[in-house]
Amino acid sequence: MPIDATLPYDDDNVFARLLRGEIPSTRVYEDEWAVAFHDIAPHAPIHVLVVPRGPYVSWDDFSAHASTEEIAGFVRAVGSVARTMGLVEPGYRLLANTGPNGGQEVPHLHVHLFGGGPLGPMLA
Ligand code: DGP
Repeated sequence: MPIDATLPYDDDNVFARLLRGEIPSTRVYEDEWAVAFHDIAPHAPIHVLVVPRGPYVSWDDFSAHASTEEIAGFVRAVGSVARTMGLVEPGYRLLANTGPNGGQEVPHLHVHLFGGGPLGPMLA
């Protein structure tokens, strides 16, 4: 069920629990700013979620409230995940579902990273 991304951050959302280690995940990358793990229901040969460690619901929340250091750290982490997963060549796709219209289900900012094969057109 898509969430209302204007609601305050919910400390008990599934990614907050996953970040705290209360829910298991297959982590592929982590640093001071972000954690990346395999999506539980993959839509591509490689489907990884990159989440910032901080409590942000969406890109607009993150860009308005995170420090410049956090924003830089998260953006760098997304690129590091792509490199770590060997996706730079021949490429990959990033996606951030936001709010009900965007189909966001988990109210903790995350970027989907798809790769591992041709992905086809996105806006078909
Ligand atoms: P969305 O909020 O619509 O951008 O997508 C949330 C994604 O999170 C969805 O592709 C499934 C994934 N997901 C939900 N719960 C879990 C979980 O407990 N573990 C993992 N690894 N992924 C999850």
